[in-house]
Amino acid sequence: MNMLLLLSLFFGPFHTGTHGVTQKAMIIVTTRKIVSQSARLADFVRAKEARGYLVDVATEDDYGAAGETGLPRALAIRAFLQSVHADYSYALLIGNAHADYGDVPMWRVWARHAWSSTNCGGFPLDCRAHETDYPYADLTGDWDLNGNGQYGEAGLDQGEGGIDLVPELMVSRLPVYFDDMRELDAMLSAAIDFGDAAPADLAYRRRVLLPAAFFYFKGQELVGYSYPDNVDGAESAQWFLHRVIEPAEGYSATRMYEREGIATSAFDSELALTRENLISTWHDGYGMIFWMGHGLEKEVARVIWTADANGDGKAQDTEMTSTLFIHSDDAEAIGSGRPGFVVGVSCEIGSAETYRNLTSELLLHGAAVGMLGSSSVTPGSTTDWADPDSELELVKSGADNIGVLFFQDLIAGKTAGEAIWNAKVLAGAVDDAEALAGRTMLNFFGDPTLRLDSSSADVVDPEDPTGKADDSGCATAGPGNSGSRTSALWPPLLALGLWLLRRRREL
Ligand SMILES: [Ca+2]
Ligand SMILES: [Ca+2]
Ligand SMILES: [Ca+2]
Repeated sequence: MNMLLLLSLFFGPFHTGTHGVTQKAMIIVTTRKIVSQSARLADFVRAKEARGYLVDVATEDDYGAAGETGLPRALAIRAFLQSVHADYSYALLIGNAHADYGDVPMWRVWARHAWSSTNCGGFPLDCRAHETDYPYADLTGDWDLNGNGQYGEAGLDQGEGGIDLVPELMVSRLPVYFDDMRELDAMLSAAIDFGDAAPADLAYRRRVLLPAAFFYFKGQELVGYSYPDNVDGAESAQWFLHRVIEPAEGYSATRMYEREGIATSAFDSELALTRENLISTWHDGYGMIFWMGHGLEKEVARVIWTADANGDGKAQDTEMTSTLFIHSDDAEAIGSGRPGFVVGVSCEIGSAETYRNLTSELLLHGAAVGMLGSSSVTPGSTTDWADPDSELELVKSGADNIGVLFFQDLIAGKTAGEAIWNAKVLAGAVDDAEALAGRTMLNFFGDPTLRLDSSSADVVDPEDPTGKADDSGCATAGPGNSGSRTSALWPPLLALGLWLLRRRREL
C-alpha cells in the first residue's frame, strides 16, 4: 500500500472526537498523589490550554485499580484509554514506569519470545522481553491474543483481533521515581519554558549535534559472523547531514567523530568525540542531538581499536578499548535551559525501570526536552549509510531509521508526538519479531505537543482557539522507502557493544 495513504488512514481518526474541535486534545494519565502534590502540573495544563489544546487529567479516580501496581494497573489504564481515546490525539503518561511496581506502568512485552533465554543474537543475555508504552497507543486489539499471559509476542499476538501497531493515541511519558515531585516539576518546568521561549531565541534549535562512535572494527568476531569492514557511526551521521540537514534552510551541524586509535573516522568533524567535548558543546544549546554509539542504561561508549598488536589486520577483543562519551552523571553539566530533541542510536538508554537512566536524567536536567530511548538491545536498519544517495531502509525498525524520520518531521514542523508516531508506523514494513521489538522498545519521553519551533507565539487568541495549524500525520516526504539490503546474516546491530561493555567491566 502507498505509504502516504497508509499514514492518512492511520492518522485519520485524530481529526474526529466528541469535543469536535481539532486533534489538539491531550489526556494526561497520572496519579492522585501527583495531581495533589506537583507544583507545576496545573501550570503545564494551563500552558497547553493557552495554545488551544483541550487537556484532561485522569487518575485512579477515573481508571480505577487504586492500590494496584504493575499489570493490573496497566490493564485498567488501557481499558480507560480505550473508552475515551476518540476524544484525544495525545496521551502523556506521568508516573512510575516500572512494569511490576509502577503506578503508571509500562508493559512487559515478548516480541522476541522465540529467542533463547541465554542467547541474545549471539550473546549470553536474555532479551526476550522488554518494557513498552505501545499498548497504550495501539488500543484496538488484544496484546495477548493467544491468552498465554505473555503480552506482545511476535506472531502469536499479532493478526486479526491482536496487535495491529496502528496508534489510536500518540503516547509519550514523563518518568517519575519515588514520587519525587521536585524532579517531576523540573521536567514540567522545562517543557513549559521550552514552549514559552521568545521567538527571537529559537536560533539554537536549528543547530544539530552529531556525536558518532565506531560500532565495529574489521575482523571483529560475533558468533558465526566476522565483520568484513569497520562500521563507523559517522557514516549514518554523514548520510543524515547530507539528506536531511543540508537541504533544510538555516540548519547547521556540529559533528563529533572518532579521532583516536589506528582506525579513525574517514570524515571531517568539527570536534573530536570525547566526553569532555560533548558536555561542553551540548551545553551551548542544540535543537537536535542524534548520536551513534553502543549503550547501556546510563551510558554510551566509544570503541577504539588501539593497536593491531598481532599485525593480522583484524581487531581482536584484546586490541580494543571502550571509553564513555556520555553518562547519566553528565546530564546536569549539559543542561543549559536550551534543551533539544534527542535520539540515541544505542541500546538500553531508555530503560525507564532503571533509576537514573540516561534518558530520564537528560530530561530532568534540561538537556533533552523530548527523547527517544530504547529499553533493550536495539535493532538497526540496513540502510547503506556509506552511500549518501542510498534510500533509507524502512523494512526494519531501528533507532537509526526511526531517528531520521523523526528529525525530518520535526524540521517539517510536526509535533514530537506526530513525528515519532509517524516514524514508528513507517519503519518496519517486514512483519517479523525484530520489527515489532524495535518499535516497542523505542519509547518516547517528554511533552508530545512540543515542536522544534514552539514559542510564546503559539499562545492563541481565546476567540479563535484552534490557533496555529497543527495538522497530524500524512506528509512524511521522504528519503524514500525502497532499497532493502536485508540479510539473515546481519547481526543485531547494537548487540555487540553491549557485550563489549559488559565484558570490559568483567576484565
Ligand atoms: Ca490500533
Ligand atoms: Ca501472548
Ligand atoms: Ca589484530
